[in-house]
Amino acid sequence: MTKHDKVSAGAASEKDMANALRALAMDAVQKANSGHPGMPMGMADVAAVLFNRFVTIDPSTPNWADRDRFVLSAGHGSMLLYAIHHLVGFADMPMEELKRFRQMGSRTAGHPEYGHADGIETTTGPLGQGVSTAVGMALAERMMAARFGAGLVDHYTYVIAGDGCLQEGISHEAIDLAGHLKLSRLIVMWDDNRISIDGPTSLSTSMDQKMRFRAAGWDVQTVDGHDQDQVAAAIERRRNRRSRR
Ligand SMILES: Cc1ncc(C[n+]2csc(CCOP(=O)(O)OP(=O)(O)O)c2C)c(N)n1
Repeated sequence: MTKHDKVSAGAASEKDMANALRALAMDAVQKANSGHPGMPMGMADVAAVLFNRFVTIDPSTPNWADRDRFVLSAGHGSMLLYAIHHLVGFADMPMEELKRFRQMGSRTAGHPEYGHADGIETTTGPLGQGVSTAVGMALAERMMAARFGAGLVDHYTYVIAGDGCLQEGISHEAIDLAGHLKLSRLIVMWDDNRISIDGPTSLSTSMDQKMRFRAAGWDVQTVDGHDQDQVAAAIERRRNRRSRR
């Protein structure tokens, strides 16, 4: 696979891919009788678009230096990540591993653990940690590009984050720094579903998150997360703006 090949699932449509992600996630959570099926259900369309059209990785060479990074900041939805890894063909994520979700000694821990499986870029689970780590990854990308040149280093860092990630204090500091440093190769997809573990987010916050990101210097777009072309167009727009900067 070359650097610019897309991860492809043959003739399957992106809707089929999203439904496959949903089915794997709900079955694994059901079998374990433990875990969070909601986030994978809601973000499956986004994930399918992201991995089918944009994320440049090579599952047979997981540590290739200039691969795109993907961080599932909403680590409680770990089955989304494991299902993606299964479907794009990471050798260490066979169906047997999905069936061992949340079992002692499995690679498919309740929250993604760095080192448990290829392709897990960082441990997530403590809300806010993933989005903050991703800011560091995006900064590292810019520093390496400055040192080695854009011909060698030009990857993106993609993040899926939930309400809880953005509520945590650590995310405020990291988002501020990312905006200040104009880390435009960092693309965060926020699952704005207004629901958290204890009920509606209105119980605990009235923060206008979009205004908050804009105040920190970010470019913010709102799309229907189940309209795959809208999702793709938003990511594309963001990538084009970056190349004009
Ligand atoms: C720092 C921290 N506090 C508490 C938790 C426990 N926890 C796991 S998921 C969750 C709710 C997350 O809500 P949201 O981000 O909106 O995700 P969604 O409900 O949409 O899946 C909480 C509080 C955690 N993982 N990390």
